[in-house]
Amino acid sequence: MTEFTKTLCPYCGVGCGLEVSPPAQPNKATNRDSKGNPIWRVRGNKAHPSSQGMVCVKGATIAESLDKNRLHYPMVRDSLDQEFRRVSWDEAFDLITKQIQTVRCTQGAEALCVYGSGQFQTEDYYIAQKLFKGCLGTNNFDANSRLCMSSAVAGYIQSFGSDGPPCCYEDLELTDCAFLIGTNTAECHPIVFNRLEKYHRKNRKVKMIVVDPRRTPTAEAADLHLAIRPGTDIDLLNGIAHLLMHWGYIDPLFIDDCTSNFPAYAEVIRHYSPEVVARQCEISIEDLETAARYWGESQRVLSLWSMGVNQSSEGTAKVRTIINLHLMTGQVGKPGAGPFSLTGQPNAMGGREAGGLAHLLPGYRVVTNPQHRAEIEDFWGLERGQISPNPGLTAWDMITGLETGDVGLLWIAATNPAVSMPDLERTKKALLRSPFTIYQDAYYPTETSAYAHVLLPAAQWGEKTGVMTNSERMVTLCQAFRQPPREAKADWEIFAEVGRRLGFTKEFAFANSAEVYAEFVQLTSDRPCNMTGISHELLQSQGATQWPCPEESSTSATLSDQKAGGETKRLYTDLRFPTSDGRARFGAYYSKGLAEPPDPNYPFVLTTGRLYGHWHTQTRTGRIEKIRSMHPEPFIEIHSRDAANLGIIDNQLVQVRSRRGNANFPAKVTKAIAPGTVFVPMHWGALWAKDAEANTLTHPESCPDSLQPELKACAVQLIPVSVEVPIKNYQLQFSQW
Ligand SMILES: Nc1nc2c(c(=O)[nH]1)N[C@H]1C(S)=C(S)[C@@H](COP(=O)(O)OP(=O)(O)OC[C@H]3O[C@@H](n4cnc5c(=O)[nH]c(N)nc54)[C@H](O)[C@@H]3O)O[C@H]1N2
Ligand SMILES: Nc1nc2c(c(=O)[nH]1)N[C@H]1C(S)=C(S)[C@@H](COP(=O)(O)OP(=O)(O)OC[C@H]3O[C@@H](n4cnc5c(=O)[nH]c(N)nc54)[C@H](O)[C@@H]3O)O[C@H]1N2
Ligand code: SF4
Ligand SMILES: [Mo]
Repeated sequence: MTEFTKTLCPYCGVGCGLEVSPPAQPNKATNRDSKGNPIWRVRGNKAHPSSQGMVCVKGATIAESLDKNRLHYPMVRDSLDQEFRRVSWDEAFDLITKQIQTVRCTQGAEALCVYGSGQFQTEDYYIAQKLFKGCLGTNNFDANSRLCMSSAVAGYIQSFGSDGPPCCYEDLELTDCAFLIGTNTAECHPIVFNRLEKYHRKNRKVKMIVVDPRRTPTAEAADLHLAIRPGTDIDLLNGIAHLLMHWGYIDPLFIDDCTSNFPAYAEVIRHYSPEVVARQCEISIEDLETAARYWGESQRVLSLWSMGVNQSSEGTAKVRTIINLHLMTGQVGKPGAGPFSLTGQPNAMGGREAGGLAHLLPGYRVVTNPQHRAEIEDFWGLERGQISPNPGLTAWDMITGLETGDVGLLWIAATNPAVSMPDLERTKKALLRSPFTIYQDAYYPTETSAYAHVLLPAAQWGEKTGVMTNSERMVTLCQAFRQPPREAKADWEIFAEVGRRLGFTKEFAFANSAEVYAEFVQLTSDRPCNMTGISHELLQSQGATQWPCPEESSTSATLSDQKAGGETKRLYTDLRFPTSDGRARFGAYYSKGLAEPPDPNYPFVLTTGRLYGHWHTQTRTGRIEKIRSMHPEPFIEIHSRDAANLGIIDNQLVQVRSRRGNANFPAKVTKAIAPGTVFVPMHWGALWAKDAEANTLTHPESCPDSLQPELKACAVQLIPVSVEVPIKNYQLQFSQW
């Protein structure tokens, strides 16, 4: 009988359980990739509570990317114009340690920066926090979650007193009204969408509202699609609140007993009459009223959101404005209801638990809180005062820090900023100026490897055992099922070895990742994300487990009770919140609109996002035939009216210009986007297409609270280049992939 290894899909935050086994007949040609490597078999794990055996095309094809273009050895060069030369791990570690020591002596610890990723396992995150925030004393560890979930984190903290999505996936099948805003769930969280859509189809009374300037596959399935003008979400949400108040659909008892700051909010929403809101959002008053009626008449309302909300210069305010609606109608802490952020990456949640953003510490703590710092310092055996009280540099600060010379060493791991950062020309110029960049990735080349002095080969999914937490707080063990190729190592092992070589031998004396995890969970004791009952052993024997899971609850009897009784399924079921007064807090926000609104010179709003098959910068999905043929090339979606005005026809090459750069895309003329708005996918970096990088156009203006850049909107002009010049498969140099 074939042995299946249980693990988790390493792509999106839905966190589907997978089972993996070696090919049954490894020698058969059909069981091998184009390089002759056997392809592992992947199927859904029916026993995984989040996904119940389902997988989407990305999860199903993941194994095909495992052996293509892997980085096998540490490589080094003195300057970016030289070729890399292979070195031993010993030499690489020596070089890195010396460089860290030199920068620390000459510029101080504040000149050391790490830019990590929601694709780390929790153990990778934890070890990096201990090394940089603890031992070395700099909070300059940020992750690509800054571009992704940081507005949700800030919104939860400000409204509820703590981070942590309060809902669970079962709520998808218990709600009366699903309110999806700024999320293309069908393409980006497909298994969440499957669960919701199946239930919605069976239960005609259940309403689905989708708020998105594009008519996405998600919007197609909705009872009501509000194609608002980009950046008018707060107008819409306050407008819905205005009507709920006017029609008396509020929960005064809940507001009185469980919340604060309602009067300030009530004053704000007074100004959002249906006439004003319909004009601002460019929707009809009838549609606005329908949305408010669906919300008001439903016993249970669940809102789901993702990047259309978070990636905004008022991202935190948007998140809090969603939460406001739940607070005013008492829609939280009960089945089928609540504000539910859909996490982007597979372990951005674990990163938040482990303190993996520049303002956080492990166990949902923050660096600005003296007690939090002291708790961590004591636990790590450091002197009081060792952890800096100042939030570290964010991802974008690191780029500007390279420009000013304040960054002396940049260590990038599990992310590809030479594609995914805003204002890409500026980003690339800054990266070229870096005195010393270490880049730790599973693949070579990626766009970012061109900017590295040192390349470190990382073991990836299936090659290291560790833990990930999905959107519904479900913690799953991702077990290794194969050896890392050649000399690749797990990220945590690399950080730990550098720690030991810097003299912190006892701090990093871990024999395996289970020990790392066991140390980390102790720091969650008495915290909202209590995971002290969880260990690798427990996850292996009992399967995926949701937090909160305190130690005393982790005996098998109580755990299965809990799983049956639903005690840990939702947060805030007692309607008490981890704020100082136990009340959830209304946020009173007027809308500000886009950081770079369109004007006569740049008359279109460009929005950017994702396609079903591709994952981010294509390091894996670009190497999978099936997915490449699903999405062979980039494009720009333009409304047919705008296209007609500009004389653009389908498939014609269009030059898109913003204040920062230009890019070219074939036009996809469609009615599935609001006029005045255009869309390009984010997936094509310089290795995969010529001059079609979305981020050449975007800007880094950020939300003042979450410091998350507004990747969802910038002003552009469109220039038709010539008739029908399709940019067919520019991936020439990589056609052998
Ligand atoms: N297939 C696939 N799935 C993925 C990923 C992937 O790369 N590929 N990545 C994962 C990650 S890390 C993330 S963060 C998630 C992202 O998941 P989503 O947020 O669902 O995906 P996006 O396409 O980035 O953006 C969602 C929608 O926001 C809309 N939008 C733009 N501006 C506005 C606005 O002002 N208001 C509103 N209401 N909507 C707006 C866009 O039109 C778009 O349809 O997906 C995860 N899942
Ligand atoms: N215009 C625009 N830009 C965006 C967005 C957008 O919507 N629009 N979305 C933003 C968001 S939400 C996100 S999350 C980012 C994503 O952007 P990135 O993080 O840059 O994208 P990925 O392609 O996922 O890069 C992950 C890298 O990690 C490597 N990797 C995989 N597993 C491992 C591992 O275990 N260890 C190591 N060391 N490496 C590994 C992969 O090979 C890959 O190179 O993009 C952001 N940028
Ligand atoms: S829905 Fe997300 S986690 Fe599930 S198989 Fe697809 S990419 Fe993987
Ligand atoms: Mo993301």
